[in-house]
Amino acid sequence: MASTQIKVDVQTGELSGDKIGGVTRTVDDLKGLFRDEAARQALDPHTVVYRTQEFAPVPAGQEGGLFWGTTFLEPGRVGDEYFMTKGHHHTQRSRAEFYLTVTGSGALILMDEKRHTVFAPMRPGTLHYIPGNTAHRVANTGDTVLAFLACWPSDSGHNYEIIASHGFSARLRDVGGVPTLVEEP
Ligand code: M6P
Ligand code: ZN
Repeated sequence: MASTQIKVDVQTGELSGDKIGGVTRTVDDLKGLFRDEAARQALDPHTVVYRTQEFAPVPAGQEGGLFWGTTFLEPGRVGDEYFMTKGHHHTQRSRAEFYLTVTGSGALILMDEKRHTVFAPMRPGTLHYIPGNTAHRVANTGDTVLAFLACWPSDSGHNYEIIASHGFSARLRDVGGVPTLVEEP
């Protein structure tokens, strides 16, 4: 059986090889994501908030395969909220995921099905298991790029609609210099 191989720069997280896709999300793309919409509009809309790479050795949606990716999340703020990923549920709700941090520092924000939200610190070398049925988002609380590797089932899918319409129940905000989860009203 043929193996499929790419290269991962374990210092930076950068992937190289075939079958690597990805997206770039700018301040302009992230309308409605942050609490302080006026602060978002005051930033240069072309500012990159994060970039992803994704290695998909099998077609998306295929059962039994795995995907691998890297997210490069820039340091920055929108008001008192840290630059963060959109965050998602998996379309196949039960699917889990691993996040392995390689550079920078930040927080993994998790929300369970009862809309209970918690966060865990991310630092180079921390490996987080994200259980199924759990919405996940990452915030960069440091002042350098936060890069993390991810591995998830090829049939997970991404559901962004639930977060777009209901958000997380709490936001990670800078309260007196300390990253603090603040419940949404
Ligand atoms: C990780 C994985 C990807 C995800 C990316 C960015 O690399 O979880 O599946 O796309 O982070 O997160 P989001 O899709 O929420 O913007
Ligand atoms: Zn995911």
